[in-house]
Amino acid sequence: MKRFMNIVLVLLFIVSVLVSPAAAMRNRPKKPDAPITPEKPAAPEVSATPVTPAEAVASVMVKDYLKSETPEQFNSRMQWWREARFGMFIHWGLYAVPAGEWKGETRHAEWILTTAQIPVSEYIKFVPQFNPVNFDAAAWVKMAKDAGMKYIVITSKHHDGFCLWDSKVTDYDIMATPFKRDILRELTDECNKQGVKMCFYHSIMDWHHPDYLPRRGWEKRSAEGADFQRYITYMKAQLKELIEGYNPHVLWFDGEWEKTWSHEEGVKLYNYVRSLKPDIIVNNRVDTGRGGMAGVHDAKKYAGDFGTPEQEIPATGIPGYDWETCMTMNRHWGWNKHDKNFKSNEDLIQKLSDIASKGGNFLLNIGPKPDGTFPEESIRSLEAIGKWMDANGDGLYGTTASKFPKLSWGRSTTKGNTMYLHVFDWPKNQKLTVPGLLSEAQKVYLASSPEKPLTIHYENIGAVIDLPAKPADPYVSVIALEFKRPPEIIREIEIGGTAKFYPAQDVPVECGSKTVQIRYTLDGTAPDNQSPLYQKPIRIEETGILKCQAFKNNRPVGAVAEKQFMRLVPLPAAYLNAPKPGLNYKYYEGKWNMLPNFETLTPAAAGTVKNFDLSVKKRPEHIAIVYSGYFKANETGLYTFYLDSDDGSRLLVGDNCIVNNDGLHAPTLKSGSIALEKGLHKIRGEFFQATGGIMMDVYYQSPKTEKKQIPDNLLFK
Ligand code: H79
Repeated sequence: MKRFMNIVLVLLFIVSVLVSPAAAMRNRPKKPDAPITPEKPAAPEVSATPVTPAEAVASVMVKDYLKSETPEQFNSRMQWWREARFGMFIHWGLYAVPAGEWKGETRHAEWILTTAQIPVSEYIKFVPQFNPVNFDAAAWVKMAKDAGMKYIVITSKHHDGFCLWDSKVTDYDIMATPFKRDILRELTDECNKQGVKMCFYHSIMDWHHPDYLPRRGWEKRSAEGADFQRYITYMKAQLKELIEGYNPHVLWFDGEWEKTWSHEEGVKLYNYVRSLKPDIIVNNRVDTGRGGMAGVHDAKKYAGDFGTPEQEIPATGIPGYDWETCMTMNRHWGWNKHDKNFKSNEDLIQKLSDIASKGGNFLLNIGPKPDGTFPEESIRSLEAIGKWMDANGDGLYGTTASKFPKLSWGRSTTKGNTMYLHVFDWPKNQKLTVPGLLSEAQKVYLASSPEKPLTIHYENIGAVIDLPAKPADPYVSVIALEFKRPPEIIREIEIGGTAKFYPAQDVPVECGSKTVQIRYTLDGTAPDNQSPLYQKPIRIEETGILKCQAFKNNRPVGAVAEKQFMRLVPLPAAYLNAPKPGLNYKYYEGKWNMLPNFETLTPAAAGTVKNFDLSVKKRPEHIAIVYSGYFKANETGLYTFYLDSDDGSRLLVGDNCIVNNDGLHAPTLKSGSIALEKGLHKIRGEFFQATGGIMMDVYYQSPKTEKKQIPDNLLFK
């Protein structure tokens, strides 16, 4: 039924194209989509029965790859990509022609159609100007390969809709330019020759295709008759051409965030491209779950094989999750001749180490010039990175994330039984401490000179490596440590619990290693191998200090961790003769940017309220309110109070300031705790508002209730 409908749609479409005056002028079969592109010379007929986009797409048997793939199958599909660690992004298309500049503004690049609000009818004038006579696929692939990049992701189509290959379903492609050479074909052939994996960036958003919706807000192009489903068919027909004709290893979608794209379409597109090539890898921008520029998605809910942080590196990586940071060398993706803000070689190489140490890939961008060459600055950086990779690539390819949460002097990666230390800051005393390293290394050497062993010894705090006076590399020196087994590391011991407590708490202690024992003391002395063994969270009932030390074979390893605990003394209840529900308030008017000293001020109004209530104010800005009364503690125990306010606020219980949330700010939540005896306790809330947003919410948590707003029946005056 669906197939039949598709055919009907296509027939209708063909008829409409044939009867249009533009089509009538043409004497050859028209690619079905492109009524507003320049004329293209007639191509020889390849087949007597031209296949329409809908027929091409309908011929694909789509299977569900989301439910059926086992973790083993996923791992084997991702293997080459995980080992590669480093790839080249290439943003190239018509936008290279204006080189980032439009009517004197120089801040544009691949988004120029939108950022300079250029009508499509004007933008297509770049087509006859695109003639990259110096394009040399062999040279491009060689530059990537020499830089140590294992794959190339190039824009088959960016948001402007222009196609870098000879597409059968549009005239808005490279064959319409004076260049008339299939760029993707030449690059694919070279990649195959040189052993680099070819991958395509393909934009879902398309500012050129008449059926793509929505239109830009400023555009005059009519959306009448546009059919987004027909656009999807067009895009799928293109992806079929790309997969069947060029065999890309990754499809890197983008421009998925407009409201016309949906989770359902994302899942369908994912399954469609995998049906065409089951082992293809697809980024998470195929679907709608990428979560902004951080690029992470919930892999259970959304399609996509890896996350795509853009222009950022996740602070601690994304454990259990494949990801790739894409980044520009300067500030633009496409060529911008004015942008000289290139990152230094040191920065780029350290980013490469940083990303690998967090378990991710680095996709580093080049924005080639309209003549077909790379920017000189990019070429120089690629050469510097390549030199570094030649000497240090072992510490990168095929590695997994660091076992250390943090290293003061740099980063680390792991591969099997080898650990690599990436030293950013070469220690002046020529001693490199590897904190928490327990295993003894068999061999230690600089990756750049494996034949020269370095000496290492072990101290309680970890291993110490003796280094030569000068760094082995000006940017990042890599040291390899080979072990018999995967090396074991203990993290700094982490002591949980809260510093102030009442009446008792169970404190968890953790160091991330199962082969060491943690011993502890509560009397201030240093733990030794006779001290009590940590087995379950430690019950703390008194004020004191908890000290923890890890032991291996009865020898202390790592540093002593300690935390001070204080058992609070419950505040005695106050006596109040005949308490009545509610709070007293005093209302002030004036301009402040901090809470004033209310003792010196005269209120503009006063009265009683049921609760902390801002509606007593007489104007929206430049006011302050003080509430006072009593809070009823239903049982003796620890109480936490919270103030969420815009602007400043403060909460006092008894005479103690429990929450200080003072100052000019947007909504900010702060909290503090106090132990209270059962009964009434003086409470005072102070609040001021300068301009803009206004709010003050007061919450509490008692031994028996979760955090919630203080109910009216606990407030008295
Ligand atoms: O191709 C390059 C850029 O042209 C493209 N992605 C890289 C790889 C890019 N498109 N848009 N942007 C970069 C920035 C746009 C960000 C936003 Fe959003 C789009 C902000 C709101 C909509 C990202 C997507 C954050 C939320 C949704």
